[in-house]
Amino acid sequence: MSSMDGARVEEILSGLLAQNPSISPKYFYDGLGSRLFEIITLLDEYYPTRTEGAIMSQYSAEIAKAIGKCDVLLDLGAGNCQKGGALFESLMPVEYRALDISKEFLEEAIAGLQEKFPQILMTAQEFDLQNSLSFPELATRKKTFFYPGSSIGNFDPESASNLFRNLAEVCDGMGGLLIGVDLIKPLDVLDKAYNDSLGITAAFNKNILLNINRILASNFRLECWDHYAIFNEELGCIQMYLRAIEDQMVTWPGGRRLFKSGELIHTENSYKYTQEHFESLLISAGFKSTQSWTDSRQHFLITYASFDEGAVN
Ligand code: AVI
Repeated sequence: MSSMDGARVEEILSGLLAQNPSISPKYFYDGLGSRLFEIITLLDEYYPTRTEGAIMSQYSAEIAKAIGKCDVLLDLGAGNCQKGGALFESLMPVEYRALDISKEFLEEAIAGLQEKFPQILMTAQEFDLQNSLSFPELATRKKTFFYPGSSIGNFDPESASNLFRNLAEVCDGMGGLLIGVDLIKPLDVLDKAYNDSLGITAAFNKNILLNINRILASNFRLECWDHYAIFNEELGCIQMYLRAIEDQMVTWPGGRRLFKSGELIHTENSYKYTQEHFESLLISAGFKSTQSWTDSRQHFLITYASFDEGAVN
């Protein structure tokens, strides 16, 4: 086992053996999980991806104007690079750097984009956003970070602030961050988005156990677990859990845990913000100004945080 695999196993075991067991949401995204997430984005009930895309297209000229000359575009959590690639026409970056947990997936995506935009220098970099960011080789370059899809919602507000501080530091007074975030909205809209009628979100949630079985050689049985998603009003986030349907012993080489009927494994927090709260986190982190765009129902927000004093709040 490589030291990277060892670290993953340790991280998973410490979550599973905790008093309130949890699995990090990053383990959703194996091959099947990534496909299930793509299907979620096609569901009528799951508004974020569609709404973000519509805001991006409607305001692409204004967004490009706010960003100005784009030297290096760094796509955090790039995935299939579709969203990053959609910015090329309007931003025309000199260089595009796609970052994600799996480099394999990125290289394929970049190969397709490179054919369409041969003038842009493109590279893929394996990166886990749980670690701190540093790009010494880009020290003198203007950097525009791109973090769409409300992936920031998986961080609690304090960790989101730490990430923003890290990004503001790396930008070093130039460039900025273009970021998409989900907004607080009526409960029934949120509830349907995470409890869809086809059960795709339930499958996405349960699939994490198949991925864990592969990594740990454990024996979670999917038929013994239910999907449970609820909006925690106090924290302002959707919380996803897997709930044990019956008492069961789960084992893996060298260990085991008894899960009692009704016991929960926490798998994801998806924080929702008000525009004011979100912008204030960015400004407190060191950015000088923010400019934001939203849809007519105010379901989703795109914000550009920069070091220009002049941007409109
Ligand atoms: C990736 N992330 C922003 C999605 C979300 O809405 O929090 C993941 C997801 N979980 C359930 N449905 C979608």
